[in-house]
Amino acid sequence: MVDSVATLDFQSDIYRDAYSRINGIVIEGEQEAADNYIQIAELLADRREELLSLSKMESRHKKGFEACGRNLRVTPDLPFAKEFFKGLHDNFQKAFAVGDVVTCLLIQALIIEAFAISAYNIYIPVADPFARKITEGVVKDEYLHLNFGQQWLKAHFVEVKDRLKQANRENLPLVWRMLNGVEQDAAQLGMEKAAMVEDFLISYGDALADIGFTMREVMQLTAMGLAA
Ligand code: PL3
Ligand code: FE2
Ligand code: FE2
Ligand code: FE2
Repeated sequence: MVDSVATLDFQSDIYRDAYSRINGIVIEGEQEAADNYIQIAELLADRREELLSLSKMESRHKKGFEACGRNLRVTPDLPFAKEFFKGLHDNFQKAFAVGDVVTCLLIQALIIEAFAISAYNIYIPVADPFARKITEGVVKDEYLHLNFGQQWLKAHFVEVKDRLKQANRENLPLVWRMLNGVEQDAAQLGMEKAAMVEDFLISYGDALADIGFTMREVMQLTAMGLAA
C-alpha cells in the first residue's frame, strides 16, 4: 500500500509495471468511448454532430494518455485492457444491435463516464506532473459527456425509466468487478479503491437523481451488485 504521493517513485519498476496496465485501461477506455459515441450518433440522428464531436474529444483523450505512458517509458498493456472492458463492450454491442439507445447511453454516458471521472479525480493529486496536467484537462470534458447522457435521459424519463433500471441491473455489477480488478495496480499509483467508489457513487448517483429517480430508487440502483 502506498500512503502518500511523497512515497511514489514514478521511475521505479513496480510503479511502471502497474502503470502499464492502468495506462492500457485508460487508453482502451478512451478508444471504447470514441467508438461508442460514433455508434450512438447512428441511433440519435438528430444529435449526430454533437455526438461526433464528443467522439473526437475521446480520441484526443486517448492521445493524451498515450503521451503519459511514453513520458514514463511505459508500454500500455492493451490486451489486458481489452479483456478489462469486454463485459461492457459486449453489452453495449448487444444493445446497439437492437437499437436500444437507452442502454447504450447508460453504459457509455453514465457508467463509463462516471467511472472515468472517479478514476481521474483520484489520480490527479498523485499523478506525475506531466500526467496531472493532461488528466485535469480530460476530466473537465468527461463531466460534459456525463451531462449529455443525463440531459437526454432526463428529457425522456417516463419512457426510459424501466429500461434504465434493467440496464443498470445488467451493467453496474460489471463496474464493481472492474474496480476490484484494478484495485492492486491503482494502489501502486497511490489511488485508493474506497475513494474511487465514493467518487463514482457521487457522480453516478447525482446523475440518476437529476434524471428523475427518487433518492430511494438511487440507493437501490447504486447498491446493485455492490456486494457481488
Ligand atoms: C471516457 O471518456 C473514458 C473511459 C475511461 C475509463 C477509465 C477507467 C479507469 C480505471 C482505472 C483507474 C486508473 C486511472 C489512472 C489514470 C491514468
Ligand atoms: Fe474521455
Ligand atoms: Fe466497444
Ligand atoms: Fe468521455
